[in-house]
Amino acid sequence: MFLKTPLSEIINRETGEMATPDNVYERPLSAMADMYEDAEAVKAALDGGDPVIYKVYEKTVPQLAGELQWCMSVTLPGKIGREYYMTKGHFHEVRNTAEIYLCVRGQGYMLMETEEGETSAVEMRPDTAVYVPAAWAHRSINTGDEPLISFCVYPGDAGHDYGSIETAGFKKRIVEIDGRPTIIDNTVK
Ligand code: PAN
Ligand code: ZN
Repeated sequence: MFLKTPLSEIINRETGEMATPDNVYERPLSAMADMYEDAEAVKAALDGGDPVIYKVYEKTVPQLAGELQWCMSVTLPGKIGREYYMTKGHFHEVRNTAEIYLCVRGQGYMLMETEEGETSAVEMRPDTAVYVPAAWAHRSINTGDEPLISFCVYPGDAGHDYGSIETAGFKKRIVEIDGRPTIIDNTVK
């Protein structure tokens, strides 16, 4: 499978859709309900129809170290209580694998942390790239009012390890306080 130019023939910058994805999936709130800090706001949103939080369009490649997996990640705009829509977040199963996110639309943050407890939040905005170093868990968070869309590339053998994030969460959260995205400690779990 070969890429061809122009990029606009492959991806739609407005929607994040890929022209010919091999795989498309959506994560509704119900798939990550206990990751948000405000349980009552989660319940209200689920009662209101279980919104889609994000979508991923993927090309599948052999799951080998020498291959490059690529996809479009689209986090929709919105909040659960005061907390912005976000991806589940994960470590790569093979820790020694990095990733590049090239943001093409929207604004937000890449929230990252290591197993040793270091944390970082890097701003995402159109035509900027975030480099997620090997062994850093990563979650994208949409703090704007349009979809946050990125083209992501990572090694074919990386795999996804959601386990520790599902059980312990990230150390930080990004919430709206006084109308502004604010990084706070995660005191819920
Ligand atoms: C991305 C993510 C995508 C969805 O392709 O998989 O943004 O986020 P979650 O996987 O955390 O649900 C990536 O980082 N791949 O490695
Ligand atoms: Zn990743």
